[in-house]
Amino acid sequence: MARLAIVCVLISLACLVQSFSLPRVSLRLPRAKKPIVLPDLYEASVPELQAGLAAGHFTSVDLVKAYFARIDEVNLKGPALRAVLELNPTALKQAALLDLERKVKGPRSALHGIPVLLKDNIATVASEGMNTTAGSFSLLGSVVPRDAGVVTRLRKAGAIILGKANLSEFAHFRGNLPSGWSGRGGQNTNAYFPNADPCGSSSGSGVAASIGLAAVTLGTETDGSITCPSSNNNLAGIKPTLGLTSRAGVIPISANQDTVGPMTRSLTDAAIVLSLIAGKDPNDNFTLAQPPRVPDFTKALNKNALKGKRIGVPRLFTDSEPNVSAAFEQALATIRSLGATVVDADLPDAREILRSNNETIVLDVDFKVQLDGWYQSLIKNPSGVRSLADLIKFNDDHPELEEPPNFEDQSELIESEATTGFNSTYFAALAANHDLGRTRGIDAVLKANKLDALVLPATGFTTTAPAIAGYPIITVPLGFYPDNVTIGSAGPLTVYPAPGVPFGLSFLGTAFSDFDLIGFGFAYEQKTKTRLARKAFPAAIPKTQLKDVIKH
Ligand SMILES: *[C@@H]1O[C@H](CO)[C@@H](O)[C@H](O)[C@H]1NC(C)=O
Ligand SMILES: *[C@@H]1O[C@H](CO)[C@@H](O)[C@H](O)[C@H]1NC(C)=O
Ligand SMILES: *[C@@H]1O[C@H](CO)[C@@H](O)[C@H](O)[C@H]1NC(C)=O
Ligand SMILES: *[C@@H]1O[C@H](CO)[C@@H](O)[C@H](O)[C@H]1NC(C)=O
Ligand SMILES: *[C@@H]1O[C@H](CO)[C@@H](O)[C@H](O)[C@H]1NC(C)=O
Ligand SMILES: *[C@@H]1O[C@H](CO)[C@@H](O)[C@H](O)[C@H]1NC(C)=O
Ligand SMILES: CC(=O)N[C@H]1CO[C@H](CO)[C@@H](O)[C@@H]1O
Repeated sequence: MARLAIVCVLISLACLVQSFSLPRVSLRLPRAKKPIVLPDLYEASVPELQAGLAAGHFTSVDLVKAYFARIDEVNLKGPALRAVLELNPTALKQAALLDLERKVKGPRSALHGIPVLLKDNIATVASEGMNTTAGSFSLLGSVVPRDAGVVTRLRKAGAIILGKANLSEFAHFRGNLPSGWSGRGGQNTNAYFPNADPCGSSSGSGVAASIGLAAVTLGTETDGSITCPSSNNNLAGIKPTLGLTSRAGVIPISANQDTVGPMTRSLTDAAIVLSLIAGKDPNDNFTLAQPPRVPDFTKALNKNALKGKRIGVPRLFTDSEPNVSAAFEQALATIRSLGATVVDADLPDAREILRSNNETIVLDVDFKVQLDGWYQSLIKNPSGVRSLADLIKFNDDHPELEEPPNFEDQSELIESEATTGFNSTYFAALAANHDLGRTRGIDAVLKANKLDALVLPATGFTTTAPAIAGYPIITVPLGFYPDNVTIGSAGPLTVYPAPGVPFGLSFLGTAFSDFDLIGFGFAYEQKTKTRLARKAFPAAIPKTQLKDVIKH
C-alpha cells in the first residue's frame, strides 16, 4: 500500500484519490530529504556515478580526489600492487572545469566527469604532464605529436584522464618476461591473492578496474592482452573488432592485430565506453572500413539476448584445468537455461591454427616497421632512442633500469630487429592468417553450424584465432580458483594459479559482431553475477570512499 502511494505521487496527482487513507506525511515523501547513499567505489558503475553527479551528491573533483587516495593506499604502499604508473597532474583542474560546465550546460555524455585510466601505451599530450612510454625508460620524457584517437574521443565526451596504468612492457612484445612487469612500473600484481599474476599485457588496467582505482580503464589487445587480464581480474572486457577503435597514437605491435577496448566491472560500463571511443579516424585507415554508423552498444544490453541463439563450443581450444572446465560446463548449462542451443563445433582448421607460426612472422615484421615509425614520430625523446635497434642497445646499456636480475630478456625485440620489412614471405603469412582465422576458421565454423557465436573459457587457446582474424572477444567473469588450489609459479615474483584468483568466459564471433556478443555476455553476466561472488584480499581493498573527500 505504501509503495503504491509513493508510485502514485510520483506518477500523477490524480492518483492521490487512491491514497487518501494514508497519513498526510506520505504525500510529502518525495520532497522529504532522503538520506543520500553514496556509491561504494569498489563496485560503482558509470550510471551510478553519473546519477550521483547529476543529483549533486558529489562532484568530479570529489571523484578524482577519492580515486587518487585509493591509488595511494595500495599502489606502492600496503600490498604494493604497482597497477598505476602516473597520475594526471591536471586531473583536478579538468574535473573542476567539467563540474562547472555540468552546472551551466549539463553533461556532454554518459562519461562526462568520469575518471578513466589509460594503459601506458595510449598517448596523451606531454603538456598535460604525463608520459606515454609502454613502461619503458626509453620513452620517458618523450613528446608525442598528439593525443591518441581514442583519447581525443574521451576528452570530447567529457571524460577525465586520471592517469596511466602499468603494463607488461611494450604490451608484452619484448621477450620471455612475466606478465605485468615493466622497467618503469616494476611487477604489477593481482588484487585477489598476494603476488598473483595479473595477466597482461593490460595488467595495470585490469587490476585498477578490479578494485575501483578508477571508474573505468582502457586496455589494448594484440593477442590476449584485454581478454586475459579481464579474466584474471574478475572484469568485463571488450576486445573490439580490428578497426572499430582507432590505434592512432597507440604504441604499436601490429596494425594487423592491435585493438583498443574497455576493461570494466560490468558490461554496461564497457558498452558505454565502447560507444564513445569507437568510430572512424583519418589517422588510422583501418577504421575507415567499419560500418557507417557506430552502434549505441548500450542497446545490446538485453537480458534475453541468448534466447533462440545457437552457440558453438570449439572443444579443441578449451582449457583442461579441472577447476576452469568444471565452471565452464556449468556456464554452458546456464547459457542453455537462458534459451540458447549449445553445440560442440570445432574450427575446421583448429589444429592448423595451433601449429601455425605465421602470426609471429607478421608481428615481428610489423613491430619493427611500426616501432621505428613511433620513435621517429616523436617531437622529442630525451633518451636519444630513435629506433628498435637503439632500444635494444638502450636496454643493454641501462640494466639497472631495464634489465634487473630475472628481467633481462629481450628476445622478441631482437627477433623483430632481424626482419627486413614487407616481402613475399610476410604477405603470404598475413594472407595465411586471414585464411586460417577468418575463412577456414571462425567464419567457417559459424556458417557450417549456423551459429550466432562461439563460447570458451577465457584461459584456453581462446585468443589466437580472433587475434589473427581481427575478430572481437567479449569476456565476463566465470569463476574463481578454490581456496585449496595448488599454488603455481608464474615468474620470479608471481604465482598462478592461486586461491581466489578469477577466470573469465569469452564470447567470440565474426567481424563487427561486437554488438551481438555484448548482448550474449550481458545475458550471462546478469544471470550469474559472478563478479560479486568474491572480493579482493582485504589489504588490497582501498578504504577511501567519497564520504572521506567530500567537503561539508
Ligand atoms: C613525465 O614527463 C614529464 C616531462 O614530459 C616529466 O616532467 C614528469 O615528471 C614525468 N612524470 C613522471 C611521473 O615521471
Ligand atoms: C593503410 O595505409 C597504409 C599506408 O599508409 C597501407 O599500407 C595500408 O594498406 C592501408 N590499410 C588499409 C586497411 O587501408
Ligand atoms: C581444482 O584444482 C585442484 C588441483 O589444483 C583439484 O584438486 C580440484 O579437484 C579442482 N577442483 C575441481 C572442481 O575440479
Ligand atoms: C604459414 O602459412 C602457410 C600457408 O598456410 C603454410 O604453408 C606455412 O607452413 C605457414 N608457416 C608457418 C611458419 O607456420
Ligand atoms: C623475407 O624476410 C624475412 C626476414 O624478415 C626472411 O626470413 C625471408 O626469407 C624473406 N623472404 C624472402 C622471400 O626473401
Ligand atoms: C579441494 O576442495 C574440494 C571441495 O571444495 C575438493 O573436492 C577437492 O578434492 C579439494 N582438492 C584438494 C587438492 O585438496
Ligand atoms: C602513481 C604511482 O604510484 N606511480 C609510481 C609507479 O611506480 C614507480 C616505480 O616504483 C614510481 O616511481 C611511481 O611513483
